[in-house]
Amino acid sequence: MQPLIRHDWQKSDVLALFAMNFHDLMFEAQRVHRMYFNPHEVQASTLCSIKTGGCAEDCGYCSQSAHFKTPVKASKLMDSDAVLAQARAAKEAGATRFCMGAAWRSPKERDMQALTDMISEVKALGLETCATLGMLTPDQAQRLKQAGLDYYNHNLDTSERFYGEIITTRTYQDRLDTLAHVRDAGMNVCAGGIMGLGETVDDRADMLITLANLPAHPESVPINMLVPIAGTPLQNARQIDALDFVRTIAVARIMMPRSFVRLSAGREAMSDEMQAWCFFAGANSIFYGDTLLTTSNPQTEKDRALLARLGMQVMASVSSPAKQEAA
Ligand code: SAM
Ligand code: DTB
Ligand code: SF4
Repeated sequence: MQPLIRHDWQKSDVLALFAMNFHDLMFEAQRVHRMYFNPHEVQASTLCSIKTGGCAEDCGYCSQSAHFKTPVKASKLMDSDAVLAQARAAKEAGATRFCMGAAWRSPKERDMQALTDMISEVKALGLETCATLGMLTPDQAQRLKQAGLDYYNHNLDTSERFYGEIITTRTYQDRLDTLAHVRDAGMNVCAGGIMGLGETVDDRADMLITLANLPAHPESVPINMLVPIAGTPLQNARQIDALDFVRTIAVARIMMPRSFVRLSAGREAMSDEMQAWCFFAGANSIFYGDTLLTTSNPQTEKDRALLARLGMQVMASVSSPAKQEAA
């Protein structure tokens, strides 16, 4: 029986998933996962911080916000050659997608040419391209798409209700507008959130409902575990319980059966066993490479060893997931 691709998730349905007996939830998530994916494969993306720090936004978890005194030093937009060298190395190591991140509220007109050139050059290496540059106008989204951008990452981070406690410099609606511009420009959407911000199960359910009830499910859903950063308001946030994190992955898998669910930031603080449970719960994408944006990620060798131990492998190539039809 194929799981229904639903865009009408109700709060009671989702809370019932979160409340399931752990093993029943795992079994259901793995059943759904196997309907669309090979459970032994993970998609691998490598991140590159093309513009680090000094960001005008006040996201309470972020090392790159100019509002907080963190260990990160601000730097200018990297030049294209340096980005390309990193992209080549990522491809060599086995990644299929290269994700360029910039600490901006939104891209400035003066940066657009450099960005579109960079995207075209990375694409020409035979990598899938992804960028996360903050809010986009419809025109910017179209220009990035024309340059060869395959995916745009823009996270909801949490529920609409809790959002205001984490970020005050832009609204939830701003984020939804950017996601709509990305979709309208014909790009694949990468949108997810962070666990461990102090949110409740209700907040997790609401965030997933907002994502799954979009006209089309995001092709990629990153679920980050907060990486606590010294100097930010969330530096001492209480770590999420490992099994609650695994449950969130499973619920995301069941709600968005054809999407890649990314076990995203925070893997360095996870045991091999916790990661194995996340893969069993339906995560099938990771960030691959020694660094995320400003913090570290498990060493590539360590990831290779973990995947080998689990009988899993990095996907050699990825064709865009089946287009999600509008409900
Ligand atoms: N400035 C752009 C933006 O916010 O859209 C792009 C880069 S921003 C760093 C991308 C995402 O990374 C955030 O939305 C958040 O979900 C995630 N992120 C940032 N800092 C994090 C942290 N310390 N722990 C976990 N996830 C984090
Ligand atoms: C996403 O969901 N997670 C990535 C990416 N999209 C851009 C970023 C994680 C950042 C972790 C903290 C850091 O390295 O600064
Ligand atoms: Fe800026 Fe993005 Fe960090 Fe927010 S998450 S402070 S927008 S870099």
